Amino acid sequence: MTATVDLHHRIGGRWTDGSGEPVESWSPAHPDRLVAAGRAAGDDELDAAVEAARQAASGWARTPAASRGAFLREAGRLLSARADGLGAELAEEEGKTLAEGIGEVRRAAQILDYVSGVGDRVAGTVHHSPRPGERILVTRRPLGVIAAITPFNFPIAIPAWKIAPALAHGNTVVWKPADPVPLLALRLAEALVEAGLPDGVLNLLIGGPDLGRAMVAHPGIDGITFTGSTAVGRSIASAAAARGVPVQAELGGKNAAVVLADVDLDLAVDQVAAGAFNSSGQKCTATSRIIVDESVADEFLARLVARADALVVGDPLDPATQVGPVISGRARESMLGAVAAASASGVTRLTSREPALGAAGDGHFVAPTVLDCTGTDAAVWDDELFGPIVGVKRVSGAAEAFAEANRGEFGLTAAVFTRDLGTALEAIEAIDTGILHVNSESAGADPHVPFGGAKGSGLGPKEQGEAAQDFFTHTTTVYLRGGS
Ligand code: UN1
Repeated sequence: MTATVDLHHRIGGRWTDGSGEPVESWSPAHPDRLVAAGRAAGDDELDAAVEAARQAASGWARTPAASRGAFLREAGRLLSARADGLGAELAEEEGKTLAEGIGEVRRAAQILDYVSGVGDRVAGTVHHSPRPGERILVTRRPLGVIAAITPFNFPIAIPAWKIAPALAHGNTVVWKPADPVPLLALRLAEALVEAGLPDGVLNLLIGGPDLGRAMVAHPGIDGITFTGSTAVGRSIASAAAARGVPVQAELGGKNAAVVLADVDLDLAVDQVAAGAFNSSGQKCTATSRIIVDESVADEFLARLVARADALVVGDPLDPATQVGPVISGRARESMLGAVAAASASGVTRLTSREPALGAAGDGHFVAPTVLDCTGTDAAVWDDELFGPIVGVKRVSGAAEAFAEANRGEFGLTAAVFTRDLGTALEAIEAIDTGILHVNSESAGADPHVPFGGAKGSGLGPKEQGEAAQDFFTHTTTVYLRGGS
């Protein structure tokens, strides 16, 4: 785990060095440890990658879907066989725990395996015509060349769930992973190359935001799939709209867990703690607001706070660790700043540890933190922090809880804890959210059902399942008559 890995781009059928700025990924737990290093892709590499993807597009679109799927299935098999080693690299580079890292690699393998079977299940429709001797067919075609821009927090699972359906539906891809996690991107690209994916079908370019902007503006790109912040997603969508390029964007969240009077407290404490603190809260689906009924608030919060205080924060590669560091010193500083500002606006910290864990020069550790925001108008209640910090408000009854859950600009996911079916059904009506969990944590996603948010949490067609097909293909309506 100590040797620094040399980074390469994949363009056409070749691994190449970049001509841009140096790129480096550093371990969030050991900030003096250089995990991977190379040079970013410059304009020439971007042009070459888009050209390679365009050259490969027609042959790939005409490759039978079952054959396209076979490459994905083999890549999934390779990832699964390498899950332990890649999981450790993921933990080192991104900071989630070893168990979470291995779990994520396995999840990527399962996504590749699942998606390997979807391409040849895409069926068009056949319609009657108002004219005699005619039938109308609606068939699906790939968009062409897709730019995939992926986030740091799921360095291999999110790329798998964007790239695999793009490829399964017959598109070619130019992919830019987030700059803190190039090593895991290299590992996914290696698996796809080893699986025999034809040259140019997947192109990997490593670099920072400038490269992302250049990709979005590139005239050879036919569609953009992005996961990241709402601000960046909106700027991508407006740049793409000017060129008429479709965008699928999965954006921020400020996800509520609603804990009602009739809950099973054991279940609610387990699930809310998992939603808030797993992966150090660095998920767009993490629980970051708890809305708890007054009647159970004292007991629920006492138990949640005891759980948060007992979580072992440390080196992700130590099997005892339950919460790893956050991604960077800058991310940590911004979270600590938000907590300091919250206390100035009347918020009280319920957990006993200082959020700033460790000494200067240590990893980017933040203690799991629960903040009581009841009766305040603190910004931490509305702003996405992307760390192991959760706010709480006490309310009275389900109606007030659901109204509070709807507050703010986001609508990605929510969790409601109740034993009452009527209350659960009311939550489905009342909460404006892309994903709703009833009696389970707010995070998580399965590859056969839509994933994505309402309001400021998403733009364009959703990800996964049939929703992915809606983004990665468009329809051709064929009016079909005989030739005489
Ligand atoms: C999950 O909750 O397991 O960036 C997946 C994110 C989301 C994916 C969450 N797009 O956190």
